[in-house]
Amino acid sequence: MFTTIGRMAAISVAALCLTATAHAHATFDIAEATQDSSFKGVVKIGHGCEGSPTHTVIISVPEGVIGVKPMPKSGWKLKTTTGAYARTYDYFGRPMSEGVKEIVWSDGQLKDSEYDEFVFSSRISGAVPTGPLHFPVTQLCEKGEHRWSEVAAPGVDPHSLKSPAPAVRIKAKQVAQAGGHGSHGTQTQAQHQHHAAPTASGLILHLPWTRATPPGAKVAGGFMTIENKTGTADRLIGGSFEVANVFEVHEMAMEGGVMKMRALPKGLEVPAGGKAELKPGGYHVMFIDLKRQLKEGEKLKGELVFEKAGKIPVEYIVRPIGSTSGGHAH
Ligand SMILES: [Cu+2]
Repeated sequence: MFTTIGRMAAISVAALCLTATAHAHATFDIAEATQDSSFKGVVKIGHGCEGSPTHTVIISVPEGVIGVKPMPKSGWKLKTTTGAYARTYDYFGRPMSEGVKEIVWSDGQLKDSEYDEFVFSSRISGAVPTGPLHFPVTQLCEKGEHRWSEVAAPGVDPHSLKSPAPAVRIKAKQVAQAGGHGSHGTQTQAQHQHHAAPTASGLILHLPWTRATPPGAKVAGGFMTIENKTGTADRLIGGSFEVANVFEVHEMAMEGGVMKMRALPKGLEVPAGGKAELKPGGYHVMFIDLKRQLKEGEKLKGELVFEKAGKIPVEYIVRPIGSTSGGHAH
């Protein structure tokens, strides 16, 4: 009897060791991120330094990762080092040339037998090349340290490295462009993360807005960026607006040499892991047969209907007559 229990204990210890080895490195909780998109970095620390508890975790921010904000941790001191970027990036329409380069959580206590996560929010700029992007991590322990900083040379399996830097694979962004109508070259449309309304569906509606109307006007357009966080494409197929009798999904297209808007009978695709941009001169939702004038500063409600996600409530901010972008909502 005693022997049997002893053997079982031995087996479960062996199993634990295997698990510990599999999660030994400092890694991100997700494997992929997208160019020109927000990125929540969650670095997982699974053990100390040869049994010694961890008191400091330092994350180096690679070039092209901008607008970094670390998450404070209770029981840990938080410090950041800022510096100049190698170039100027566009951050929601504003130039950004410096920011957080290093995050330090210190004076903490993470036992070798425990696990914890170190989190920051950021934006992967469109200038970051596709492929692996490395965030070197230093882990300081009461005795010893780990430097998770190795980067696999081309052709080398990263799994063969002893201390690989945590990495995410950067993917290209897929954007649904306005039909017959390229980008105007400038990205002035404001998209503020903190105005985004996340939904259970995995679709995020960034800063929905519309324009004030002159007296007697019967139509208005609605604009926003729809972000699809899911792995499946969805489709905006309809909706409603509280002060219009008719709601349609529209595109701008050339017809006999004239730019005209027309309804999209099959709706508008929101690619998997990508975005659909609704903006003046491109895709938009159309509020037809307005029941009254839209006044600047109002907030007006509606619904969007998606093929897969179903109905999602939306609130539009009414911008001044003639606005070409959603601007700042505050
Ligand atoms: Cu229209």
